[in-house]
Amino acid sequence: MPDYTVTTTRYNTLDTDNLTTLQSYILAEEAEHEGASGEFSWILSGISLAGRAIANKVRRARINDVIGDFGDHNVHGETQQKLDIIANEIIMRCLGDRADIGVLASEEGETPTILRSRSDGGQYCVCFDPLDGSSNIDVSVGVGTIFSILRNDLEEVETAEGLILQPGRRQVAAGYILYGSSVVFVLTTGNGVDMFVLDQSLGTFVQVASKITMPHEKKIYSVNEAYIDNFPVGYQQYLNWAHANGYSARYIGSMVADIHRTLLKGGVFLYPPTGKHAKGKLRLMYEANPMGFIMEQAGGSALAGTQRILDIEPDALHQRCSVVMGSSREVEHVRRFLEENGDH
Ligand code: P6P
Repeated sequence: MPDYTVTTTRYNTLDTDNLTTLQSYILAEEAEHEGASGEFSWILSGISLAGRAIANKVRRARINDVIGDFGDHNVHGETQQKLDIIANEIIMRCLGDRADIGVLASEEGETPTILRSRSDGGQYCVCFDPLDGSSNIDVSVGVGTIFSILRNDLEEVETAEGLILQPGRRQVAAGYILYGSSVVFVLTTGNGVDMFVLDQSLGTFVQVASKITMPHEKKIYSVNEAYIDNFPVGYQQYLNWAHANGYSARYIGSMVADIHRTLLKGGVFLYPPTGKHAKGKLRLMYEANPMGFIMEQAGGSALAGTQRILDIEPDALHQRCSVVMGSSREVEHVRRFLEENGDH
């Protein structure tokens, strides 16, 4: 029996009439969204196409000898994996010709790319991490693509970065594609969280769960405890409390995989401030915000310290933040220790 509760719409392989593909789901959602237009759907189908192409590349990485690093560094000085570049190019190509996208912002690009102005039809901004956790590919650990969709509706803003810098509560959609033991597409458009799996025999994502509600509590925490001595005291006190209260530790080191487990099984995922990353390692715009939207839509919560992630007013595309997200009661346990120690 799965931990999470869903109104599951598993398709029956003997009865293709119940087969809900991502494409038919998107069109149905569009019909439900007042004022929705085909543009938004066209963007999601572009992300689906990119996900299927990237899944192929990930599956064949070692065969095609595209594992390992690219021999260069990204804008953050981090070693770029060959597949980071490949995934980024795939997404830019799949979304670049979608006439409704005004701005594209990638973890791999120093500044966002303006494709067209709003007056030329560019109604949306898409922020994405093309292949999060890519250093794990060499050992076949699940990695993923994370995306966040915002409206391109800020007035009197000239710069590409300025158009993107919106708090996470303004996202119109967000999700991730996990390239794991199966290829899973998890999506919210603000109307709950739905899950799809790539059916290789059909070449399309089929819906396997809808309106996922994560467990409100589960004694699992997910953090890299190697850095515990550098965590603020509140996090250290929380972990001591968890150790004393029968919690299990689960940490994959690939955010999309850790979040997917948290969504389905419950628990809490943490990336606190550390000595190396005083504000936390994860990025607000294309990691914390989209994953925070998913967590909240599934009945969980998502904080940076004691602040709601989706209320953070961003001031830079690549800014980092600390992350505490997952089951509402588990996040509250962490928040209480942070509050008591003034770790905001
Ligand atoms: P650490 C992968 O490099 C990543 O960006 C996230 O996917 C993951 O949650 C985190 O970093 C892991 O970081 O410091 O524990 O290796």
